[in-house]
Amino acid sequence: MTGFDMARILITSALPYINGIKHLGNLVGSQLPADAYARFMRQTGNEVMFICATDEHGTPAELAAAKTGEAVADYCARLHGVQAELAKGFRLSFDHYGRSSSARNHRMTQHLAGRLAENGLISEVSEKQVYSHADGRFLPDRYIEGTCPNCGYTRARGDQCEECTKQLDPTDLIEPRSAISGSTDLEVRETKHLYLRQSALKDRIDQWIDSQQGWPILTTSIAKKWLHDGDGLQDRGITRDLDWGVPVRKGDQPWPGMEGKVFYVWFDAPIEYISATAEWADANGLDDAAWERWWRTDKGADDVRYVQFMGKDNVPFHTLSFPATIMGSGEPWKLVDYIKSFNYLNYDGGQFSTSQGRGVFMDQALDILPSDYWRWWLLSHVPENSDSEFTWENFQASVNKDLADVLGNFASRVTKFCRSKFGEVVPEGGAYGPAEQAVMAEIATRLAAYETHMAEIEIRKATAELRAIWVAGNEYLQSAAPWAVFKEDPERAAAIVRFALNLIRLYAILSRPFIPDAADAMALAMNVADESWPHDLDDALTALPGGHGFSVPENLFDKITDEARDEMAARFAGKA
Ligand code: B3M
Ligand code: ZN
Repeated sequence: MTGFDMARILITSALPYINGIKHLGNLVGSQLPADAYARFMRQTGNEVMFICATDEHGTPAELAAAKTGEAVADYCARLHGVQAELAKGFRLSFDHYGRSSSARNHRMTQHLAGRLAENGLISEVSEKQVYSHADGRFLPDRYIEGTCPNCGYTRARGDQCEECTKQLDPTDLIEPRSAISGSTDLEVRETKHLYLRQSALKDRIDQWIDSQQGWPILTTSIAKKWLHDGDGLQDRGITRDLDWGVPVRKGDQPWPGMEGKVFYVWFDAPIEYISATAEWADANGLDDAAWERWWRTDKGADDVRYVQFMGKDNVPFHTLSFPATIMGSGEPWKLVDYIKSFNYLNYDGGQFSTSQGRGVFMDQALDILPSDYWRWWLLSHVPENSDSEFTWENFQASVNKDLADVLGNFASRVTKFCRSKFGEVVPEGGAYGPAEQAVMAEIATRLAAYETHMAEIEIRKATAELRAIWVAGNEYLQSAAPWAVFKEDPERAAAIVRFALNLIRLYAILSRPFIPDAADAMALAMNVADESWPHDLDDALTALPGGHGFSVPENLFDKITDEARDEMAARFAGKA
């Protein structure tokens, strides 16, 4: 178990792409589990740096901006604000939420590219690309549409036919036209691009992956597939003919022949993990040493544990391309120690779909219900070992049972009963007996399991233990029944109530990684400031002494009625 030996932990979540509001499937695939982990690690006494950012470059950003009619820089600035606000709404506790378009990331990307070039790891390749006279630019990937040579679909894109899924090159399309202007006045021209020579780093990457202990199978199997299938690890184009992006430069020098080109979005996006940490230092008025101690093994990062969170589709970039970039620089950058990857969350018998408005998006979710409700369901159903599925019945059942019936009801019953019989102070008198010892023993076992699961980032298992810890208190209260005992033996009733009030305080601490708002409400009601993680349950469950004032919390959770459930299901079903 980690926990109590203080460590330094760097945590990054995959960067949400800028082109719109993310759905709950995106949220649960990286940012949300990363947040629960970061919160747990902070609470158990570790020094944590938790980094995320918006991923802002590339064709989809340009296309999204073109749709709204904004300049792409303005569009990205606006959407960054929107996403940052939603992240706050979901209580994502980033130390910094950066932007891949930052000046820091421009410099860092250009710096690393320069180092790679010096080390002979970049090659220049001439390729044929489609140039549009009407638009005055090359048209990469999705900027070209035409007829699929495979199935005849007339709206196939330059990178792929959505109808038959065939991967395409823009030059494969029949009757190609510009996706921007619709113009067919196109010409194939020679243009030069930079390639990262991943093949030259294959053995180093392979050995590095082999030397990792206990990575999830999902992570290593994907990495191994790309390393060994077919011809093995391929070199990758890292530049594009776009306006919006990091201009191609060798460090602070121009790159002859690369004028007007930018780096490919997947080249600069992971570099933003580093740059965003530098942005954090800048934002806090700190010097470079402050961020370098997280990233440079020559400057203190050798004792950092670096954990990344991401959806499975992002794994190749994090196990191969990004390590190739920083290894190939020849500089002592911190490599990731553990990659936690996730499967997909499906929505009610299908997939989330942005274009069809199917499923719940982050802004809508917060309009309907407080973030804790979503956090709890999503984290207790996080797609760790296989895909999982959101259904409204399941969501309703989780909220009503786990949150309202078990946790909320416990807190409300105990505090209201105490107020009516003893007033709003923890009652004195009586002593804990065998019933309390039994609950403590059960909680001790479950707490140890909870801590182990969190340390191992088995989020679903951790939520199951937390739920069981709530249930243990609820069942205790049910059978100890202070309301029945009170008449005959008020001293005994006082001890039961005192124990139960202490359980609420304990729940405030233990629940915080998952439901931080309810944790706040419980801590506030119990009138406690010290929220240190319990080392010893005997101490933890006597922390509130007789005479300590408290208040009855506002209703912690409302149940979801069948009617409300059906309404929401209909509202988010999407257009057919
Ligand atoms: N933006 C993932 C995506 O939007 C991508 C992650 C980047 S992590 C460096 O699907
Ligand atoms: Zn097709």
